[in-house]
Amino acid sequence: MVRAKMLFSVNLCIVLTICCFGTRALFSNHYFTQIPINNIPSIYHSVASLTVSTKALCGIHCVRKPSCRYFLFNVTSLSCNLLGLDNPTDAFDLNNYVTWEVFTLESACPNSKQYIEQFDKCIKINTHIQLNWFDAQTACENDGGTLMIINSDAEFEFFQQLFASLIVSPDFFHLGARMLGPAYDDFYWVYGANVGAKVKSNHWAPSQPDNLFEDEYCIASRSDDNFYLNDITCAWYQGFYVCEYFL
Ligand SMILES: [Ca+2]
Repeated sequence: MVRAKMLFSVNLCIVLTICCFGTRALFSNHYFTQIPINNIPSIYHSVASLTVSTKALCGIHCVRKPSCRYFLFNVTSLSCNLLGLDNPTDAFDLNNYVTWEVFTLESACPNSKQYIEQFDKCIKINTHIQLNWFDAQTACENDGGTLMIINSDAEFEFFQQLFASLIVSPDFFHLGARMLGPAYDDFYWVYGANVGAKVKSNHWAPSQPDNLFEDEYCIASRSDDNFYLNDITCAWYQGFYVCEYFL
């Protein structure tokens, strides 16, 4: 099977998945891939049955139903059956579906990563070990990502609230920005070897960046600053960290 990744809008994908059947398609940030019916574990149940015009529409219904993990489509009757784990009284009998096409549905994020739908990104908040900024960036890169970058005011406010909701100690997080100069307050979001936008002035905590220890060239989001940004020392300031993974 050709395993090409395709990123489409939902509407475009409705069209393209018809012609490109057999590929692994990505839409609404989920993949669906055709599988043999015997690959479905017996623990799954029918959670919805409906009639739709295409298998792509069937897949979209599966994406919209959080419990859905598989969907089955009958091209003759245009029947769509969604399988999940939230309705165990509705038994699923493989024998009734042997002529149907069967698809599995997976989140587009790598394993154990959280998909943040509002901002179309996969992240992982690491609270199992405290690292300095350099080691945190290396840990993210070794895991296939980078320290998380912030792209907008809305995204910044979302993560402020998310961090504030976490009950962890210490309650600060390394993020992916560094001082690159020439002025001391010229901090930029970085991902791998790439340099992105300058850190916005309204994302700093009051009086920051202050270069208090004269080598505060990295940033963290801390509860002491209401999760606004503070410049911190890259090499010794130990904190939790947030990795981002590109789709
Ligand atoms: Ca500081």
